[in-house]
Amino acid sequence: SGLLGIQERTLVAVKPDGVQRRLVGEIIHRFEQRGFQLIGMKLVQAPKEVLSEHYHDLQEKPFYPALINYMSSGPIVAMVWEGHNVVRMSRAMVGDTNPAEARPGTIRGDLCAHISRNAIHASDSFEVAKKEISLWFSDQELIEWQSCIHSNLYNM
Ligand code: IDP
Ligand code: MG
Repeated sequence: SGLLGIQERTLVAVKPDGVQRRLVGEIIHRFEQRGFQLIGMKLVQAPKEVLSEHYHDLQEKPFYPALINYMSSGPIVAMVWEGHNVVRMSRAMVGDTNPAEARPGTIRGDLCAHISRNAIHASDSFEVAKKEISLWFSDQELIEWQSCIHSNLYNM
């Protein structure tokens, strides 16, 4: 439908510590309650090549090797969520990178204790979201489906 054309998508991932700590349901619940629509989801043991592409901007950082080990340490739940302004709104829901700075009410501000175990990833811009979605998902893994709550969420 024409309405799908004005929707935006983002990549969200529950990191290995979030999966281990049984936070997957809580995190999905928050995105569902906000009204975003789930378009793709899978449990993955992330390949090193995917992680090095995903975090290529951070290669020179001192914490980079530890970051790749952390992200390889267990399964990740990768998701694509759709909705108006979903990139900006999901970053606000996730909160500051450092849980010590993250506001209460955010996912990191409510559920996390340390910057090196911050439970969740969300794309930080529309352009980055496009790249990350195509890195983590094939086209066939993304499902377009009709929302029955659209007019109540958006008044259009
Ligand atoms: P973001 O996840 O909020 O977008 P980025 O700056 O893109 O934050 O960093 C990516 C990830 O790298 C963070 O979520 C965190 O897991 C890790 N990271 C960032 N800065 C540090 C640090 O100073 N120490 C340890 N890990 C870090
Ligand atoms: Mg980032």
